[in-house]
This record gives sequence, C-alpha cells and structure tokens, in this order.
Amino acid sequence: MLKPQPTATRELVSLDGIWNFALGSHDDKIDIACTQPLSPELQVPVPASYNDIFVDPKIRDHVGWVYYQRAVRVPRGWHGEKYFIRVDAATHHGRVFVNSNFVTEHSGGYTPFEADITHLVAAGEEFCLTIAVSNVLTMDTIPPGRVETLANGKRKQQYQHDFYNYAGLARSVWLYCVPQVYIRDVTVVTDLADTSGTTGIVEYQVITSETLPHARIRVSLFDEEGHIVAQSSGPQNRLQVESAHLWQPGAAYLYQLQIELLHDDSCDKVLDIYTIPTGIRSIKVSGMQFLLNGTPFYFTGFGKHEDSAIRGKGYDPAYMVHDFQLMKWLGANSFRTSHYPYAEEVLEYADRHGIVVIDETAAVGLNLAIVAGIHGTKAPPTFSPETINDKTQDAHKQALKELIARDKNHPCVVLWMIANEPASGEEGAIKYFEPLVKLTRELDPSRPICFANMAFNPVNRDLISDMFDVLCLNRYFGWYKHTGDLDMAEEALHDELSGWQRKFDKPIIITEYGADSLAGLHAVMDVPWSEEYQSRMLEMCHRVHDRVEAVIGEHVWNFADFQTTSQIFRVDGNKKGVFTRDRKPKAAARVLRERWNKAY
Ligand code: GCB
Repeated sequence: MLKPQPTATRELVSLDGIWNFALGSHDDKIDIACTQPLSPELQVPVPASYNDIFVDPKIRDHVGWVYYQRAVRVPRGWHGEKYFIRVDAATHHGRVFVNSNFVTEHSGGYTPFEADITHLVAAGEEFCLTIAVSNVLTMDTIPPGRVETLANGKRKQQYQHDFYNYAGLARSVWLYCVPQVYIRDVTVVTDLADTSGTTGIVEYQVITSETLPHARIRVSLFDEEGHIVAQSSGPQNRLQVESAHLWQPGAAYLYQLQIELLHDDSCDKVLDIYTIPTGIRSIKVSGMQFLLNGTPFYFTGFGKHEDSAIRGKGYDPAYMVHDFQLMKWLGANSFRTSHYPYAEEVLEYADRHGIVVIDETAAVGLNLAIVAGIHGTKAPPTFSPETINDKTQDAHKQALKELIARDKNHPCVVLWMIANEPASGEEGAIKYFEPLVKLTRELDPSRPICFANMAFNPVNRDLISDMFDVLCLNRYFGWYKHTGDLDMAEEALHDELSGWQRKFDKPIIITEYGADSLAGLHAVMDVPWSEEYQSRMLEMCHRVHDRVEAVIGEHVWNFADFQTTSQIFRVDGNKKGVFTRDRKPKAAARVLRERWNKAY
C-alpha cells in the first residue's frame, strides 16, 4: 500500500490539527447522530491518543466508540482527479463518514486504510468528515483482549499485554488525489548479483489501476546525485546496477526508483509518477549468522514503544528524531517495533539513517499463561474456540498482509516478527502458526521471519521454533528469575542459550533482556530497582552473549520507561527503560554506550 506522496501528478493535504471530539455510548453500537456536526466543547489534537489529553477518567477509561470530526474542503483544482481519505492509524477500529455517509471501516489499530470519496464530494466543496474510533479488543482482534462488565455495570477492557491500551487517531489523516489512471502499488526487492558485492539487483513490480502496454510504464533508478543509473519499461523487470552504493547499517545510501505512467501518444506526457526510496542490500541467514550484504551483522539496540507523556502513542517527529539521536549516542544499530507496526515516518527515518529494523505485527498477548502466572491462577488453554481461535487467526493473517503491504519496500526492515511471546509450548500452537508462517513466506520470500519466544517455553517445551529462520528469545534472568542473584542468573542464562544453540544451530537474537529501575534509586549491593542493579544485570547478560556463538544480537528491554495498564507490580508504568519516559539517561546508558560503541 503506497504512502501518499506529493509528486508532479499527485497532491496531498494534511488533516492534522484540532478536531471536535465526542464520547460514544457505553456499548459497541455506533451512534449515527455523532456523524451530524458535533459541538466543539471537546476538542482533541490529531495525531495523538486521546486518553491522557483530558483530565477525565470517563474519557481515559472509556470502552467503546469515540468520534473525531472536522470540516474538510476538497481543493478546487482537483476536478477530474480521484481523491481519497487516508487514515494512517485508528486504534483499534475505524469507521469513516463523509457528511453522514458511511464510507469505509477497518480493524487493526496500527496499519493504514483509505477510501475513494470522489463520488461523494465535488472538487471545491466542503464536507464534514467524521471518524469513529473504537478501542475494544476481543478474542477476534489482534492484539486480543476481552471486555468485562463489572458488578457496578462499568465496562472494563482486559488484555494480556503490558503496554497501556492507548486509542484514537495516533497518526496522521490525509486527503490526497491521484490521476484517473494511476500507480496502485509497487514492490521492490534488492539483492547483490555476486559475492564481491559490487553489482546491485533491483527487481520491481508495478500494479496500475488499469492494464497498460509495456512501453507506457517507464522505470528509472536515480543515484543520490540525481543521475539515472538504470532504466527499464513494463510492469515488472530486473535492473542491474554496476558498482552499486550499498545500503549499509550506519551508512545508508538511497537510490530513488521513479515509476512513470506515460500517455499513449506522447512519452513526454506523464499521467502519473511515484518514487520509492530504494536501498540496495542483501539479507541472508546462513548457519548461525545473519548476513547483511554478505557480512555477519550483530544487532545492538532496543525493543521500543511508541509512547510519551500526554500524547500516548501519538506520532511526534521531535520525539522520533531525539530517540534516534539517543540510539546513535549509545552506538545502537537497530531496534524492534515492539509490539506493533510503528508510524511509517519512523521507517522512513531508519531507511535514511541506516538503522536496522525488526518489524513486528500487533500479535502480542496470545498467551493466557502469563496473566494466570502473575495472578497465581490456573491458565485456560490459549488456543481453543473460546480463546485464541480461528477468528483470531484470520485477524492475524490480515495483520500480516497489511504489515507487509505497507513496509515491504523499506530497506531498513530485515526481519518480520510475526508474534510476541505466544504460547509456543501449547499443543494448539503448531496448527495456529503453520498457516501464518506459510502466508508470510508467500507474501515476502525475500526476508527471514521470527517470533519472540518467552521463558515459559524453553527449548524442551517450545513446539514451533523449527518453522522460523532466526530464534528470538526474551529472557529476564536476574529479574523475573533469580532476582537479585546475578551469579545464579549468569549460569542459568548460559545453560539455556547453549541448549538452544545445540538444538537448532540457528542464529539467536536476545530480543528482550532488562530490569526495572527507578531513576535516582542507588545502591551499593545488588538491590533490584536500583540503577546500579539494572547496569550490573545488563553486564552479566553481555558476558553470556559473548560466550555463546549463536548469539548475533541483543535488544535491551526497553529503550524508555513506558505506560502500562494499572497493575500492582507496575509503578506508574514499566520502568525497564534505559531512559526515563522523558528521555533522561539512567546509569545503564553508560554501560551500553561503552559496549556498543566498539565495532561489531
Ligand atoms: C515481556 C514482554 C514485554 C513486557 C516485558 C516486561 O516479556 O514481551 O511486553 O513489557 O516482558 O517488562 O515484563
């Protein structure tokens, strides 16, 4: 799915800003009256989660639909064009209305959707745009959850993941136009032709709104100086670039792949034009190595969250750039979009600056043993008709399709993570995951795939790891296990990682390791929650990572402290950040800076 882009043939209007806002009723019904003009009594910024904007628990804890509304004018110059409303994210369900006419709906809170509204409003006209957004999670959604009705009649959203269920329009909304005949989609796959790594291959496939003769699709690859280095025609082809500048971690080089649809009687007349920033690089998993451009790559960095005070999961370019600067300061070369696809702007920035990304779906919480473990209750089976079932699997398939459709052309994305900490030791896991693995490989045969395994499913219990290319392990030795005893933790971590290496001979990335720490709490001894303990725990893990050959990467959990749902074992959120929520470094930052700034 192409991100809207202003080009010589396309225009784009941002609908970000202040919108009118209203709370829906306390059920799952859409209130059609809310698509009539709303009072401006409550107003919210877009993009932002709405939960922490107000100081009203009724809004923060609301379960169900809310309504966003604003007036929009279609530019008068768009006569004869096709125009679309595009919502970058509505968490978790969105319904779009144009002057009370229902236009489209979408489930999945972290991927975009759009609708053609050309037939509903004329160029030059103003209309009332309403977007209804529901935050409800059920066993049919990704991520899954359950709405509980309390004794006092209040509805409460339950879910199995650690981060707060922020909701709303957390990313941009756009009105954009394309010509009548237009480029609908483009897929770009790159590789290196030889082991010496000098000849780059760029394969492309273009889908147009109507079938065109070959000669009317022209594709040109420009280098960073603006020179054409390869050219071709037709909807699919393979370009070869001699002495290619490679997209390298920490040293990105971006070519521009320009696609033009030409008029039938003149090559000088361009009907539509779209450009894809293209990094030429190869990815290969070989034995216990992860090869980027033929060279073994060691991942250093973080599992992150889109999370900040007040705006919740709202996209904020200032936070984004600052986070990248902090990662660079530490010597991090990569991060994981835990636990959902991030705003596309984040991937564009990573492309431009050579930061490697593990891209994750929102399939988190597919494990009923974790919550049961916390509360000391007996866990129901995770995979059953009443719990994670065929409908969840359908939603998961859709989430994979949308993730890959959106992110497939980003050179920074080197690995698809299809789930975080599912119940991979339960019987139903094989039947649940087999079709998802197959689908992911069909959708993108060019990238390896993984899932994040959790401690309850060690090597002798996990049933699905053989389906994946890279083993990703989330491990908290020294925190959830052997708390405060780093000697025991070190031995146990080493034993466990060695076991995985022996059984699979595949590369291992430690996709989570870390400890909570309260900024400002200091201790001489190994006192959990102190900044020193967090540092010493990371150092302990690093000693082990360096001793296990298969370990090809480490992502600390988490980059920054983040908000969680109210729980007794969280103190105003999860404090495993190496930075506080407002991005002040804790002592652990120094440990990482020292380690990661030496070359890997
Ligand atoms: C995990 C989860 C992550 C949690 C983290 C923690 O294993 O993947 O979402 O936030 O543990 O801090 O408990």
